[in-house]
Amino acid sequence: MFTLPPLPYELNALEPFMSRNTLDFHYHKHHQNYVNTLNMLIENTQWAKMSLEEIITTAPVGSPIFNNAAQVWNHTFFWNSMQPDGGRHPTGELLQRLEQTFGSYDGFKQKFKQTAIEQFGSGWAWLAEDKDQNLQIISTSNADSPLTHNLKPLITCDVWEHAYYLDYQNRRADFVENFLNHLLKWQ
Ligand code: MN3
Repeated sequence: MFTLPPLPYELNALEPFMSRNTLDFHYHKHHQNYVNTLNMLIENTQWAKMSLEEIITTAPVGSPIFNNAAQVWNHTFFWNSMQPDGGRHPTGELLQRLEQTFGSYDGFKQKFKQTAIEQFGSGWAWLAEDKDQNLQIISTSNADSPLTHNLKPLITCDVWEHAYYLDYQNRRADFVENFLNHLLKWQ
């Protein structure tokens, strides 16, 4: 049985950029519901004894088991992509690699924001790394994950409307901007 992993901070810790109300609904209702549904779906199946990563890479993409397993993983990764007082300028090798790939740190932020805005409908924006350690910014639809594209996820931002609508209504760009400048956790 999978359980909801603890949040790495208090529900109000990301205010004012993500309200307690948004995080409360997102974590206790949405994330919990993916955990509950996944447990129900895998009972007495070949997936019952697999790790989350094994389920994500073996269940058919877009199937109910895949969708719920990937959403459990994606949300846990999203909570850990953020911190109170985040969005600090990266340093060292990480900064160097971002500059090499995207021209500058601003170039990284611009491309990430653009990718997040252009994801049509529900999905996720990611910084990921390929097998040759090249950095890539990609978006995925619905529950899909870099794990199914042979990419290693490094950072993610949830751009389903439930991630920002209570605080930002339709202004996804403002949400992503605040994610990058005030919440993003590079560690
Ligand atoms: Mn979500």
